[in-house]
Amino acid sequence: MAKLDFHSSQRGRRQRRAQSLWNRRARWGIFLQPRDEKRQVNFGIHKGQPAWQDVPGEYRSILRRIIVTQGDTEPASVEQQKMLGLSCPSLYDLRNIFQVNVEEGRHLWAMVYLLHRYFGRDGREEAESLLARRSGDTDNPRILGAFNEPTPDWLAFYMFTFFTDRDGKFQLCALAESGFDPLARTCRFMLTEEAHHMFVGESGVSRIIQRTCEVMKENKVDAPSDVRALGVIDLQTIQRYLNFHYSVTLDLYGSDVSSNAANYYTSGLKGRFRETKLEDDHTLRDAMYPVSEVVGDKINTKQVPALTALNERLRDDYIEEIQAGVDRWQRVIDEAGIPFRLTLPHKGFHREIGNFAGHFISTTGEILTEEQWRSHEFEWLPSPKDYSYVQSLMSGRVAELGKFANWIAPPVKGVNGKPLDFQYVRFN
Ligand code: BYC
Repeated sequence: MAKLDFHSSQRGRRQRRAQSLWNRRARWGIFLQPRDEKRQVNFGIHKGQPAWQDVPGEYRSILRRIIVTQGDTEPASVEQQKMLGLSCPSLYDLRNIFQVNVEEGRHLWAMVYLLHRYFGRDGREEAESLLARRSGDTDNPRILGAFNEPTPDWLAFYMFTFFTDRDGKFQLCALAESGFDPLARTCRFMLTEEAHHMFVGESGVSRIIQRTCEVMKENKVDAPSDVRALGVIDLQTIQRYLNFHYSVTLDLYGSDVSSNAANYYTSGLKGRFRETKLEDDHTLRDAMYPVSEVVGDKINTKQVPALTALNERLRDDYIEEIQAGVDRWQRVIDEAGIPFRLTLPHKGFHREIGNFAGHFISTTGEILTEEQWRSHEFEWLPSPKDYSYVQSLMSGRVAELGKFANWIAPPVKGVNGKPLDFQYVRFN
């Protein structure tokens, strides 16, 4: 008996050691794209020097700040979405939100890896703080605005993954250009997973639009109250959700004119979207870029040094891609023959960061008084009634094989070649 215990405890020790080695490798090993030995800093004042494999001392604190800001968004999104499984419209959608959440967790881990591996004690402390902050917490909220907004229903979830995860894509692309090679390599790894999140968002909204259009056509109705009476989400409400998620996501790019952004670029830490594909001097010493500002009752455009306008430039790159996605949603409506246009609101609408902050701008770009703006607020943004209507559709999860909630069309195909009635999630 004693012998047996001895052997089993030895085996146990061996197993534990092997497990711990595996854990260590699995914990950190998966976060980096392979290293390119010849990689250089490709922009800013260090352009042409070998990419840094360690944190450059003079940039330690700004680099840490960028990594912390990026890392903070990842658990935030899971906190925002964590209750949605209870009201999933199908097992297919439940599976997808699980994948999104697991990958966001992994992206947090990737940033924590950088903090632990390269920043010593203060990195570890920052990593702890990432676990302490909570989305929407009044005392200890997440760093960036959009990550403190609730995601109360699946329409909000799909909008979030379409709009806000795409900010993730653009920010990660800019950081993937970093002269700090471990950050660039981690971001390239994270980008491979981001595409699926945006697919979930775009196809999710598209399926909601499709279902609404089908029901409108079948029943020959178009007034929002008639559409709602049939248990689907009216296009006007979809437009208001779009306005909300687009505008809060535009804020995530920071101020239009930002000395932080200029410093990040000049020091080689954060580049532009597709930096190495752009054909210019990659230092932006003499370049200018247009930004908008509110002067009296007008929105003017002025040229500012391009270095200070890098947030605005990234925001513009983002808007271009967003517009293409909205055009694809529009096609679903057009193909159904319904005379309704989904539009992106004006860039200045409902903004809290940058030159438009503090102004009351309509969806079409008129400058209004606060009173005028408030009198239209719920034509443009979801009202409490809109939220409660959408919430009323989220009563309970749809978990039967191959079934979908009434308010959303099934996807065109299942995941990895599996049929739509595949058991994507099992409840034990
Ligand atoms: N809310 O010069 P400014 C993702 C702060 S999403 C609150 O305007 P800067 C994901 C700013 O922190 C991608 N505060 O801006 C998506 C600064 O504060 P301090 C996340 C804001 O620094 C879905 C002050 O205002 N990654 O991955 O040039 C699911 C003045 O700053 C906001 C990144 O953002 C805001 N919206 O640029 C999961 C990349 N905007 O320091 C994940 C890393 C600005 O003066 N972050 N402030 O107290 C950055 O590159 C920059 O920090 C920002 C801001 C672009 C965010």
